[in-house]
Amino acid sequence: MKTLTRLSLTTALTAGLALPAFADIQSRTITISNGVAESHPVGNGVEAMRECIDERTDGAWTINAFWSSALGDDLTATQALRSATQEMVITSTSPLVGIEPALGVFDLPFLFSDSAEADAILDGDFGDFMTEKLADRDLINLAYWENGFRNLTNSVRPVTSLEDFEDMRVRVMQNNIFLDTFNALGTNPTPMAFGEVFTALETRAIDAQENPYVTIDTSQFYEVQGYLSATQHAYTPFLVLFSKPIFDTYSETEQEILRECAVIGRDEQRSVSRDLSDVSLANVQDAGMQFNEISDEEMARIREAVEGVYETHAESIGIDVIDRMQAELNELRGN
Ligand code: TK8
Repeated sequence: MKTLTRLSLTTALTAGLALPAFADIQSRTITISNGVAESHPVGNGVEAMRECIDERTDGAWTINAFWSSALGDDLTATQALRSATQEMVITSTSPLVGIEPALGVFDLPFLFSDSAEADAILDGDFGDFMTEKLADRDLINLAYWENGFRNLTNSVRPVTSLEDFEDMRVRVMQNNIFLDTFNALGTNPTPMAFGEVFTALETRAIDAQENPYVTIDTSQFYEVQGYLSATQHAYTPFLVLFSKPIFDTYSETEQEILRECAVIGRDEQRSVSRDLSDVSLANVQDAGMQFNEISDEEMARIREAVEGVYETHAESIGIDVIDRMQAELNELRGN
């Protein structure tokens, strides 16, 4: 014990006193929080980002990552960034619409057709436009990572038709667009932070939740949910957010390191996320979940049921925001 204490003290002293590789790189400690488990592809992204930072700062920075909502939920963490009490969070856009209503555009049902389209929008002009809006809210968005296409799990029955949604008690993210989407489908939705979902499913306080396959797998929802239906009803991105008040105290070199390493993390995170998606789908079935696809005919009915959500939320998201998204999508689709 004694040796250990002395050792870590020496390490701390050495780290604190070590001369940085460049004069404009100081020693820094960065706390990152996230709601998913470390085994989620976000873990791979953070590892790639950490290696990049280690190399670029010559080991002058310490990255402390917290998983499975250990530091609280994503919304609370994001507020901590704005008040400069935490450096970083990797969060879904959806719980943050109260901070920046324009983010709600990503919650619109059936917005993106595939991940290539999502990448083009997020890494292009539209993504930059949203990043500028976030800066006005004291949040620096370093990159867009992937949460992914969302699918419904439940403990009642396979969902193969619009009618199967009827009266299901579904957890949704803290977001009015998701709430209305699931109302329109005939369910009984409850907004809830991600960290509470497993227990709520386990105690049967709710019947259902929706998330990408990798999250269903890495959060072990298969232990408490019998059915998985390929609804693919929305694609949620992850934001890699940094506290703007803290960012502003960093040198230009340091800011650049953060941006570049978050993009290196992004490439790793997306690639693992996409490779793992099929593996996760197989894993959860091996663990006992019953999986079903939904016929094109029923999917058309489901899409029609939620169409009104675009209209209802256009004003709160911003007509200009939706028009801009639509214009970029039209261009990508060659319309
Ligand atoms: C994890 C969350 C989660 C999200 C949700 O921090 O709340 O359902 O999909 O993955 O961001």
